[in-house]
Amino acid sequence: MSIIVHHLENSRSQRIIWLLEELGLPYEIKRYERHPKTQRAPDSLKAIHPLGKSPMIEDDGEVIIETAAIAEYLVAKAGGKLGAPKDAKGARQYVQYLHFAEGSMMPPLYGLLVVGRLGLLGLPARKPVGQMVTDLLVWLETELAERDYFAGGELTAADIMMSFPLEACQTRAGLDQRFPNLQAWLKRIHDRPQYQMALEKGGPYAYA
Ligand SMILES: N[C@@H](CCC(=O)N[C@@H](CS)C(=O)NCC(=O)O)C(=O)O
Repeated sequence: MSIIVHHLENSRSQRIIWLLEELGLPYEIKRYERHPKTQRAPDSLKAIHPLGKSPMIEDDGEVIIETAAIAEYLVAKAGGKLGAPKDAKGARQYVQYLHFAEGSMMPPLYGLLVVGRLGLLGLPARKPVGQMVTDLLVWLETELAERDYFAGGELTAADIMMSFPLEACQTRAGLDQRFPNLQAWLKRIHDRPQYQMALEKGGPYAYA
């Protein structure tokens, strides 16, 4: 039986489809639409797991949640493909960025989203929260000064994890020509046929 990806449109679960394309594992997608006003996931996702968040996958009758945990599971299932590089430094960078994406990038990006929705009420928070994102981008830009990918010279699952927050930064949080290394990295990943195939299969995605 193939893996089922429960995929919410325009969301971070796009990464799991891309990862599966790269790994060449058989899978099928169940798509879910966001509520047009609230942008929340539909309740039908809660029938799969009580938290009702995306991504979730089902494999061998088990439901797995949390993007990085799913990524680790799939990399292991594919025999370590796109997993940690062999050298110790690359292996550390791999683990760091696998978790940095959700742990350090997403909280201020989510903060910006909430602040934006508050309208005038959120105005005082816009600059400081925006600065938190900029601080992260400034550091990440230096990280990619001497290597093409976050854990070394080759694409790994850590890059796939970093794609969603950095795409969100490019479309709505100031990742522009001030960050040429990050822009080059985005182009590098977007040029991959597997990335393009995942976009085609995943449906609406407002960040690429
Ligand atoms: N850290 C979790 C976050 C999961 C999450 O918040 N997913 C969003 C998709 S971008 C979601 O399902 N939002 C819809 C909602 O909460 O109603 C992960 O990486 O899996």
